[in-house]
Parts: sequence; C-alpha cells; structure tokens
Amino acid sequence: MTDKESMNRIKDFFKSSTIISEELKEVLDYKPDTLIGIDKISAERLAIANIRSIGDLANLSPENPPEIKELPLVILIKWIKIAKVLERVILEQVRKQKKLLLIGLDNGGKTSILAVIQDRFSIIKALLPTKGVQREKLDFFGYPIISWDLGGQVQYREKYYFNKPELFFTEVDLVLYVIDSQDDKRFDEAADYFRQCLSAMSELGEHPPVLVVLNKSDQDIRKTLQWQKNVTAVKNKIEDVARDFKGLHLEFCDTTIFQKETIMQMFSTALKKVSETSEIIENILEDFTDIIEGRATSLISMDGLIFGSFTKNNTDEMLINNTALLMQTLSNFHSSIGLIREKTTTLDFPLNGFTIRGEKLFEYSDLQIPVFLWLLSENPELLYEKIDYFKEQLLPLINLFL
Ligand SMILES: Nc1nc2c(ncn2[C@@H]2O[C@H](COP(=O)(O)OP(=O)(O)OP(=O)(O)O)[C@@H](O)[C@H]2O)c(=O)[nH]1
Ligand SMILES: [Mg+2]
Repeated sequence: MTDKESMNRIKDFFKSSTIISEELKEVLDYKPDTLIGIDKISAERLAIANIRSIGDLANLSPENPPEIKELPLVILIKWIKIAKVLERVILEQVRKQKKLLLIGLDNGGKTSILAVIQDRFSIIKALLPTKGVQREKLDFFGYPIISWDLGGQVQYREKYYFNKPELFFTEVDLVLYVIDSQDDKRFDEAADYFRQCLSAMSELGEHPPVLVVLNKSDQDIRKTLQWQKNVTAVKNKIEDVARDFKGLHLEFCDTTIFQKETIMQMFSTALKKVSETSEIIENILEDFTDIIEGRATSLISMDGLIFGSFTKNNTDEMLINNTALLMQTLSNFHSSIGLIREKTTTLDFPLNGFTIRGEKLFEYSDLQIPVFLWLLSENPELLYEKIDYFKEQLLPLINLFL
C-alpha cells in the first residue's frame, strides 16, 4: 500500500478530510472527536478519564474497557476498536518508510544532493545553510523514504543534536555522511564529527549502515593530483574512526551535483543497503546470468538508477554499468535530435571475445522512463535466444518488487 492509499483509507474515519497531517504518525495524537461518530461532549468525558488522543483510545482493551461516566460501554468498545485499526494501519506504513539521515559538516552539499535527487536544480543556487533539521518525504521509485537533513553549522553540531540525541539518531535505516572532498583543511573536523555521530548512535543501540559520500568530486577536479591525495587522506581518517565501532558497515561513494548520474549511483548503493527488494532482483539476475552463461547483467533506468546487477567480478561490473550509462546518454542524445529510440543496442567486442547488449524492458513512473536490461556475454547466441524467456518469466517477477 502506498502512502497515498493508506492516507485515503484512514481519511474515511475522520470528520474533515483536510485534517490528515503530512506526518502519518501524528494522526495518533489527534483528539478523539476528530473521528466520525465521536462528539465533543463525549470527547470531554474521555478526557476526564485521561483519554485525550486516538493513540490513548487505541491503548485501551476492548475486552476490558474502563468505565466512563455517561458513556455507554458498547459505544466505547466500538471506538476502541476503530482506534486500534487506525493505529495498526498507521504503524505499518510508518515502519515501511525508511529513515535516511544526512549528516556532515556545513557546506558539504547535503541539501544540494537532496535537491538533485528530486530534479530541483534551480533551487541549488539559492540554497542557504540548513537551519536545524529538515525532514522531507522522498517517494523514490515507490520506496517511501523520509530524509532527515541535519544542518551542519557548528551551533547545531555543538548544542542541538547531542543534547537530545534520541530525537535525531533513533530508528535510522541508513546514514549518508557527506564530506566536501575539496576541503582538505576540514577533514579532521569531519572525522571528529563523524565519531561524535557514531558514538551517539551507538549509545542509543543504533547500528545503521553508513555510506560516506565524498561530494564535490567534480569532473575536472577529479583529474587533479590534489583531489586524489585528498581522497586517500580522508578515507584513512574516516576508516580510523570506523575501526572503533565494531560491526560498522562502511562504504564510500564519489559524487558531484553537476553529474546527476553520480548522485543516482550513490542513491542506488544506498537503497541496496536498506531494501531487500534489490536483493531479490539480484537473485533473479543471477539466475538469468547462469542461463545465458553470461558474465554480468544489470537493470538500469534511462536516468541512471541501477535497480540491481549481478556480476562475478568488479571489472565486469564496472564495464557493464559504465557502458550502459554511456550508451544511454548516447541514446538520449539521439532521441533529442528526433531519432526513434531503438529497443535494443548491441556492441560487439570481437577482439575481446564478448558482446554487450541492452534491451528495453519497460517504462516506470509517470514520466515513463525506460528501463533496460544490460547483459555481458561471450555467447551472444544464447543471449538472443533467451531474452524472451526473461521477458515472459522473470520480468513479471521483477515488476512485483519494483
Ligand atoms: N563544486 C561543487 N559545489 C557543490 C557541490 N554540492 C554542493 N555544492 C555547493 O556547496 C555549497 C553548500 O551546499 P549545501 O547543500 O547548502 O550544503 P549543506 O551540507 O546542506 O550545508 P549545511 O546545510 O550548512 O549543513 C553550495 O554553494 C552548493 O552549491 C558539488 O558537488 N560540487
Ligand atoms: Mg543544508
């Protein structure tokens, strides 16, 4: 069930449809008389018995309800049951949402990254430092995500977050720790803050996976020796900190807001860490790779989101994903000058003895963005032969999870 659907489902319980808040969980704090069938006078009677919200109602037992003056028991039991249904629907939905925490020093690019993900490029130029926490819902290809962008200015880092860490650092599904890879003078400070955040989470018993995002890895900068030195230095410092936190799963990604695909790749990596969906997709891809006796497969959207891939080694993974992304850029260009988009692309590498083929499978989202299956195989005949099997048998399965 999507957020919208569950919202619609619970709306029917309420007197006014406009009352539903953006934050589902807050609905449980509403007064009982926001529900259809509960009038103000009854609500006041409930309040005298200390039942002040829908959540309070849901906490009562319908088998053993309290006695409330001038309120018939059958009616109270009915209300308790309604509140319980509401609570279940809401909590189910809230649990499904993944909490993504973006942390890092000020000026690292956290808010800009969120803007790029949402294609809100025009706001980037006017961005001001984030004041405190900014929560935002991202509907990322059907994954309900709540991002918590924790402004990194020193006044927040020193006071705000660590006085009441439980307000920020609990129930975290994934941390993106964003570092400005060009600002080597602040690497020590970035590592210190990293330690501070990890300690706070660890004390709360939270051990989410962490993706360290080396942002501002702009295309021209990446070629400089200075940048390469920076990356080595900052990775060492971060890994030094990480060593003190046993069982911490750490991964690094380079991004730049000037190439959306780097942000999308980083996000794909992030999603893989929190969703079982991509595991399932990868299993399906693994099966198919075996069938075609291939070396690698990858499911990639035209705008660069990697839904899943299967390879036996890293070089093949790089080979297939980079080839796919470049071919897709080329295809976008062809399309922009009016050519009809081809459904398949085949690249032969006779001297290397393999073929890479991209096959359009379907379109997702309202924007109808094409998704391609990319395959790398030394046995192209088998690849051509079995693609229909993939479309008929495996694709419906994948669609179930997307
Ligand atoms: N060159 C370059 N600049 C970037 C990149 N990402 C962000 N910036 C710039 O860095 C500055 C800070 O970006 P923000 O997104 O506001 O940084 P922030 O991490 O949210 O900062 P706080 O809200 O203070 O924690 C802005 O001027 C951005 O335009 C990048 O990839 N490359
Ligand atoms: Mg910000």
